[in-house]
Amino acid sequence: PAVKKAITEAALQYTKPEGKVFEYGTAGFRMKADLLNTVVFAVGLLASLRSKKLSGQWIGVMVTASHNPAEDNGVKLVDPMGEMLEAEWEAYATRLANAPLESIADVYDELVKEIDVKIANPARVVFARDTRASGSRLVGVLSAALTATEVEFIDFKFMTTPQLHYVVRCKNTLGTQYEYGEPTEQGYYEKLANSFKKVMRGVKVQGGLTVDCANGVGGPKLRELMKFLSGIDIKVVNDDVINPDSLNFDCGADYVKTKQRAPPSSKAAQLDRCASLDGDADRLVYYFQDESNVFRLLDGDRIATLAASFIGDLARSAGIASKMKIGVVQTAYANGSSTDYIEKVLKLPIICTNTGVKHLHHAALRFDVGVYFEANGHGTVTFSENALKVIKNTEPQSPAQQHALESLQALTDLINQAVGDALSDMLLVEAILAHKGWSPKEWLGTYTDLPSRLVRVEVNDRSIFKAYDAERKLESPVGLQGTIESLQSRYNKGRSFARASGTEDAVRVYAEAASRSEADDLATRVANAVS
Ligand code: NG1
Ligand code: ZN
Repeated sequence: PAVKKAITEAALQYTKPEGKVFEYGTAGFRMKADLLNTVVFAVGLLASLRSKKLSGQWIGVMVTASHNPAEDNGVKLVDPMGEMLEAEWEAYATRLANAPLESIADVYDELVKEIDVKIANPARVVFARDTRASGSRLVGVLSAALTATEVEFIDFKFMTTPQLHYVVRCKNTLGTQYEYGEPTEQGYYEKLANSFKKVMRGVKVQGGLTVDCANGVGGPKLRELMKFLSGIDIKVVNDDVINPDSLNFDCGADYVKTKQRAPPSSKAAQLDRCASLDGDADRLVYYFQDESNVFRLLDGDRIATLAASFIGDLARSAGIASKMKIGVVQTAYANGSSTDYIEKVLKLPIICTNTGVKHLHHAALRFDVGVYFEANGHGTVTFSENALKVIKNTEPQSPAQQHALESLQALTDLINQAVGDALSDMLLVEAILAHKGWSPKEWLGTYTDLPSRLVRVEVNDRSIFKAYDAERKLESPVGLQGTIESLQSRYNKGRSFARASGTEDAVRVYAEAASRSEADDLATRVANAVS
């Protein structure tokens, strides 16, 4: 009853935006920052319930809107192993966020009974935020909800999203056989830098790397990481976190991927290796300007194929390929050429899942080594307990085998297995290119992307667009799927699909085909059929 009173009192400090319905989606709650107070308060209450339900394990709360404009913000929960919130709990988040403030304490109580939470259990929460101006107000609201529910909490201030996921996993594995690292920002840098050094034994990074940080939290954090790194020459650009409007503006991974061009501010010369992070540093894409000054993108599909081929080679050199099942997870947005390359050249199994990294992550866990990336650059590699054991316990029969085993071992530390992490993925790519002795040009040369186009279509009601077959087909509106199929059959290598966005009020249309004009044409025709 004391807690109930405290919740109500704290909640009534805020005002609920009228007539707005909130939904915990693929990326948690995300919207204009000034609408978020009561949503963040609700998330604080849910974090407390989640931690108590899991006997006081640490839960993470990240305040960020990733690649969205500066005036937006968002909030999402992180589960104990650094994974996204369990899907079943998304509905509880939605319920709390929509509860009237006068009765939000009653909804909290209802959930305690419904989910069977032992209210006497301790609750522990860590939280952090990106560089958005609204972040400080929102973590204030979060602290109020945590204080009202008597939660023990730690404020990690500014962090990238993957850093917070890392800290959560470290906190919950401390002192167990699954210990993941020191639960501090410094521990994160040390783990990455030490494992990078091990992976780089005997090879050298060729040339420098320019990293566009989207004017977000990735900028200062990359600069910190660089203090721990050696043997790599990184030039940081777009790291202005003082001017709040510059965040994700004309730069960053989302800009580069959707516009298929370098940030206008880029001063890179031909063949210079460039990379872009997004606003909370969980997405990464590479690119360069070729000899004819044509922009060349190396996106998430490319990182996936590069990582899968490298890990496959290492496993063979280490003599453990038959003991570790390597697989790749993609979504419908993966370029058809990447899918072909994985199947026909790398000869690896592929799972296609719904959009959203939580789906990819879960599918990846079905492999011993699960390489998953969304085309937009969000992804990582997971290693099963079996894989970790095999890598650790195999007796090398030769120096070459030993070197391969040690490299694999170091890779398992370099890769942030909790979640896609642009800084960790960047070091992974740099290490692989160094091992292969490749410039971005050779990397690009592994296969040829089909020209593709992504179009955003505004519709009256996107909820009528119901997809199946990993979102590659539509069952509703009736007849539309037939139209799309007949359109795509008219183009050489034509493939197209439409699905309702999970993060925006729109339908996305994707099309690829053998030539640029065919891909554009197909996209336009399918978009017309949708709207
Ligand atoms: P939606 O809005 O559901 O398409 C977008 C991205 C996803 C994922 C989420 C979360 C595309 C086509 N879609 O989802 O891949 O990253 O945002 O951030 O890139
Ligand atoms: Zn992001």
